[in-house]
Amino acid sequence: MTTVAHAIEWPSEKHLQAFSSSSPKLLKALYGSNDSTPPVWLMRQAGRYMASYRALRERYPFLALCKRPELAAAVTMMPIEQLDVDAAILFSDILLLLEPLAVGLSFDEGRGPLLASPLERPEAIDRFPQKLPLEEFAFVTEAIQMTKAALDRPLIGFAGAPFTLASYLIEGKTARHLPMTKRWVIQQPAAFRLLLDQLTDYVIDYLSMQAEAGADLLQLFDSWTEQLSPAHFSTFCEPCLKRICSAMKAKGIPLILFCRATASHLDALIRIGPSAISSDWMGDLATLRQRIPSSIALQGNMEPAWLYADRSVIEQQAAQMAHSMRSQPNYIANLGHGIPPDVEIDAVRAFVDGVRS
Ligand code: 1CP
Repeated sequence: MTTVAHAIEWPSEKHLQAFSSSSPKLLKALYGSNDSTPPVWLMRQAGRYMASYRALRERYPFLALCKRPELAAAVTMMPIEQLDVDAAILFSDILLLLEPLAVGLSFDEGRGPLLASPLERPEAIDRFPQKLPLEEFAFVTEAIQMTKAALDRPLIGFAGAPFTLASYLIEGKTARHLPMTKRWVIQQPAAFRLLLDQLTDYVIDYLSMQAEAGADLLQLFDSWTEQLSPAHFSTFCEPCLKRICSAMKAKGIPLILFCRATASHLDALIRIGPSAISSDWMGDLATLRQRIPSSIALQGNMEPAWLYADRSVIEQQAAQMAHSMRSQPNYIANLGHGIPPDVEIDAVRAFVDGVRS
């Protein structure tokens, strides 16, 4: 019960005072006071579907784009310049946080992320540093500062959530069914909890660093929670996510929580009490809205595959989605997951136009 009360305290009197009617639409929606068309941005809004991104990628490897602040800032700005979306999201990746753990992170052309030395045994976490060495992430701070200097709307910072990060540490790559992670969950639950607790400390420091550098709000990606039963989600993810949300709330920075299988985990997500819940496309927005207390904003959730439809169909889908949330002062239009790398940029423009129509 205390957790629901906790959620209702947001936004506090102090935050409301700091907030004015001239605030950007996205912040208004997060604070429950947007009275016009919803703010819109898209997960993975900077990426391979953009010709300008592909051109840069011909000259630089992915990690160089993330680590050279002027390049990261330039890529972060591409969707603002080409789509006029309501927010920028820092160009980076959730897996960079794992680099100081000496796991040998690389991004293989066409095959996604790869860890040369994944975690084979629970005892291996003994070699992890107690605190994340934030000095190794000066490039993140600089990219945020450079972006903010060029940007006239909110900048979203982000991190992977502990469970999703743990699954990469254990599997060593993207592994949809998480076979080895699940062995840990079942065979070594105490060790798995220790790993998640350690990652939670890292995530809190990493997000705090982004907030201090100038990020206006944050998003937490728990991309592989569709593999967890509601009971396992409550046992393993809920305490970590609650700790992260409480820490960011104490700093007064809004946090959007994206967990796959949103509808299955909804009771726990509400107890966790983020500023907003970002839903995948499996749930119906209006139904979710009825279940979620009004102190929590809702973001989402068009199925990304609609971006393969004709422009008029995409516009119609996006317009219908926004229409179903009309009169909701705390709604943020987005997809249910990231933009696929092979869609046309005009399809993405049709989505933005549809939301605003
Ligand atoms: O050019 C390339 O080949 C790299 C492709 C790419 C890009 C554009 C990767 C590798 N990461 C990114 C950027 C990225 N990743 C952002 C940037 C900001 C944005 O515009 O949204 C963000 C927020 C992420 C987050 C991320 N990375 C997640 C969580 C979100 C999600 O999609 O579920 C995950 C799981 C990853 C891992 C990852 N990084 C890259 C790949 C190919 C993967 C594997 C997962 C996947 O294919 O989606």
